[in-house]
Amino acid sequence: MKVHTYEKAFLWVGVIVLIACAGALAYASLGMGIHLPGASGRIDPARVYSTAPFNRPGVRLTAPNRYEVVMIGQAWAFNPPEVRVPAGAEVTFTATSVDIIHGLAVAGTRLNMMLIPGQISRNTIRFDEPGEHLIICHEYCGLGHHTMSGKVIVEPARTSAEAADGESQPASAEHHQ
Ligand SMILES: [Cu+2]
Repeated sequence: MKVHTYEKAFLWVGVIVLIACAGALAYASLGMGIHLPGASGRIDPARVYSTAPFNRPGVRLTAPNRYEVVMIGQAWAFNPPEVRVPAGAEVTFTATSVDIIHGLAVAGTRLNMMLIPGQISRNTIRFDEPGEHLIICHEYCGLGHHTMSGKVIVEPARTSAEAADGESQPASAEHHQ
């Protein structure tokens, strides 16, 4: 079969682009740890506030230099509205909604989840630099949607001695293990 030279070149370009895209996908998912936040559990939306861990929204230390942020989305606020975590720590956001679909995106980072009533969303991130990040709801959720926001305050990294000792964690962090 005779394949025209340009046709052959075009096919090769296609093959190379496919391989490059597959490589980029593999690098992003395996190398950089970027993946879609899956549903990591189910919950009765009517009982969120009495179901662990949502009965105690806030930040808690789960292991040395690892934190869990338990957050609830509701029209039109995040509970808690502000969390403090140290730079360099691994922070897992565990969140759900008590009413309708909301979004939870931490501006300037790759953390971006949907909060779906009945589902628990979970995603882990590390904030490398101290600073402030806005938390925004990016799913239109009604009249007050534009007012639905929160804040992540990333405090300067603690020394390893402080991190090993769970007592000296950020001021607003609740400590219950
Ligand atoms: Cu909204």
